[in-house]
Amino acid sequence: MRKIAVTTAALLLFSAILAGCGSSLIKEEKNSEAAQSDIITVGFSQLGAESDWRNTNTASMQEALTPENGFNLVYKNGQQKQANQITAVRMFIQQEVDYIVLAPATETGWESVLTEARDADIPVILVDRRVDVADKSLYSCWVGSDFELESKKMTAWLKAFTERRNISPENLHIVNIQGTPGSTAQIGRTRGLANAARENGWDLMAEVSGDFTENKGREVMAALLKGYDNINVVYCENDNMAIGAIDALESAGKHIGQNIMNGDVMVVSFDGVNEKSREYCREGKISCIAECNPLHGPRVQALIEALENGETPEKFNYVDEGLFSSVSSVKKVVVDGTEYTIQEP
Ligand code: GYE
Repeated sequence: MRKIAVTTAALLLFSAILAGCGSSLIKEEKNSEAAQSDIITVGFSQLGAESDWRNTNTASMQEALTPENGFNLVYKNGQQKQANQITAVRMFIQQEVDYIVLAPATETGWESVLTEARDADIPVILVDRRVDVADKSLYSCWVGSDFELESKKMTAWLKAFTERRNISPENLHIVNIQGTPGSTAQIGRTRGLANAARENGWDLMAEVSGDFTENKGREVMAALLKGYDNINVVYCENDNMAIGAIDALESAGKHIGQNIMNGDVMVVSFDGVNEKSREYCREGKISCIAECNPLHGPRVQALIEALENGETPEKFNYVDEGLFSSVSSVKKVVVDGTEYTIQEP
């Protein structure tokens, strides 16, 4: 669509010059028309605004896909509902956008609408989470984090911590406050913990979803405290839920820290995006944060530019991430042969 528009504008300009009626005004108009039509229209279906990570991610996209950079960004917030996202994608198809960028809430149920996008010849770029489709050609590429690796780093930290303190594995009584069920981030972070608990002999007592929001994190933590009186580790699948959980723990009179054999409850989480969670991490209220990088805007921009140049970008594009902690006993962890030095929050 855009290419036809560019060609038409170029032809118009060319015939205007040929006809000799090239007053500077006309030329300027034609130039700006050509520049206009060179703009790449991107429909971005963001899944929601549930967390600080998400808002930072949205801002990153909006800052990269600007008119100055050659883009017209059509942003749609799915309010954490896949049905809204499917409607948004259909709208983008109708609008004949040049690219669709999709940050899917959950993994399943995307075949039909992605097939519609392919039938309309609109490339789809996935950002952050993934879709579970048999036919991988339904999307051009994906950029995001390795969520299971994040979890492996976190559980390696937890293991190193308990070893330094001579805490035996069966004395870890863990609850997992999970993210949105069926989302890639939840699946990877839950799997990593479940595997580590099995391998190390930790007592993983409960897995309950807090939907990645602070309010649900607070609610779920309060409910867990009623059901279990020996929780000493709270594994939160994002910082916002950790902030809510810490609130609930403190309201219930719990002390949060690392002295878990003497009544403390230790909180660990994921993201490291907002100042409050970093502050909590500096204070030791959150003992460790596995970083999750939301700054995908420039990455998506580079992927679109590569596609525009006729290149075939890597199908799966991972970002590098680290671990934050101010607990001095653990300096580094090794996961799958790679060493990660713990960073100051
Ligand atoms: O960790 C969480 C957000 O999918 C990586 O979603 C993302 C997660 C992120 O709501 O805070």
